[in-house]
Amino acid sequence: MPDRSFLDWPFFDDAHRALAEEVEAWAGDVVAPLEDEEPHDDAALDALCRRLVGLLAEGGWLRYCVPGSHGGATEALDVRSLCLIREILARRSGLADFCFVMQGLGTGAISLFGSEALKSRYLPGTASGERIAAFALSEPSSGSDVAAMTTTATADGADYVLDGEKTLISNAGIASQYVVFARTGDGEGAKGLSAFAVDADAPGLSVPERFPVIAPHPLGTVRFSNCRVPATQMLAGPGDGFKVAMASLDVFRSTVGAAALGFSRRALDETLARSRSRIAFGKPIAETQLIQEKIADMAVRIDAAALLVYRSAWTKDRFKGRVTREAAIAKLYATEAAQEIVDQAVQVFGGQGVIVGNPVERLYREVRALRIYEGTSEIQKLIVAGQTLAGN
Ligand code: COS
Repeated sequence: MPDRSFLDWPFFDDAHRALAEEVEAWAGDVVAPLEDEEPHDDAALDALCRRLVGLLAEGGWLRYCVPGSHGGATEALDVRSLCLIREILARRSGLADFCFVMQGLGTGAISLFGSEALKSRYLPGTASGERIAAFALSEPSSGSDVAAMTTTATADGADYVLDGEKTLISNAGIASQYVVFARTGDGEGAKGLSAFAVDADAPGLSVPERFPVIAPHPLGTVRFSNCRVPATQMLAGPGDGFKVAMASLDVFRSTVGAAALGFSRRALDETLARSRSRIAFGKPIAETQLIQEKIADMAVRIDAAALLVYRSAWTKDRFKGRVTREAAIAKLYATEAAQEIVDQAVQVFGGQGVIVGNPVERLYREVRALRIYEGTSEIQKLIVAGQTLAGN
């Protein structure tokens, strides 16, 4: 059982503490038995994801991915709740965490900027697990540089016609709908982008390829060829797409830090168990100072990451405005720390740590993408530097 004393921090109220206890108990019963399942083809992977989405919906946890007005558990998206749920799920299973957060990231832009009609169409089904959501921002030649995207949405009567390709899109192939960013020609660079909710069965939308990844989850390319969507599917106004994307990431970047924290806590749990039971040179390795140094280092980084993640989440919940700097700091620190913590855990396990199926081997693969998706560590540093320079 990992340290839960952080729940006493002033960032949380009693509802968060109760939520953490409930999710913890549920994850122990429902997710733990699925921890070791690692499908090796797309069909099995998709089936497991659908099953996890169904289980998360049954548990009531997907209600935290949408606002209360449309089937959600809290009035507005509550970032602390999202973080607590991600942290607890990630400790058990990276895939369960993935299935949970995609329902939020994939509809965050609709929750924040959608018309009443779009919210009613997409959000209740996402909370109930009937719909699977996706966020389609990256392109083959524009990842970090969002403003360089080339997918176009051309106005044509009461519709827009989308052409282009999005890649490295999570849930590609199993999503019911995608939030898609495209250039509408209303301005240069970031100013010319708009956001749309596009149904997966829209004519002209296809998923031409899927990618196998080191920690398997559905990931692929989404192609738009003369894909016609009604103009009413636009989120916010023409030219607002960049802000829609950044505001969504403002909410969800802290939660990436929370998932990293979950991986870190699991790595520490595994390290403690291993170092107490493993005998070398006539005593448990936990009694050796070099192992203790690793344990101390992990514990310090975990507390620091938790403080930064929940500071960012609390700031967003409390003040509602932009938390670009706080979220970037939380994501940057927590994901970089998690990478080092997991690496150290593998080291403590020695040869056992690289055997496929060992929990730390799995963590080693699961943690890597977090320093890349939703903005690389390098982009987070640019954001922090930019905001710091602007503020002083
Ligand atoms: N909320 C609302 N508006 C925001 C915002 C936010 N969080 N962040 C930026 N904006 C606005 C700015 O206020 C600015 O508006 P004005 O022109 O009206 O002043 C506009 O958007 C452009 O912002 P900025 O100048 O900061 O953008 P830059 O091009 O300098 O930087 C970065 C953009 C690099 C930070 C951005 O492209 C980024 O985060 N890239 C990584 C993308 C990413 O995460 N990709 C992964 C895909 S998702 S898995």
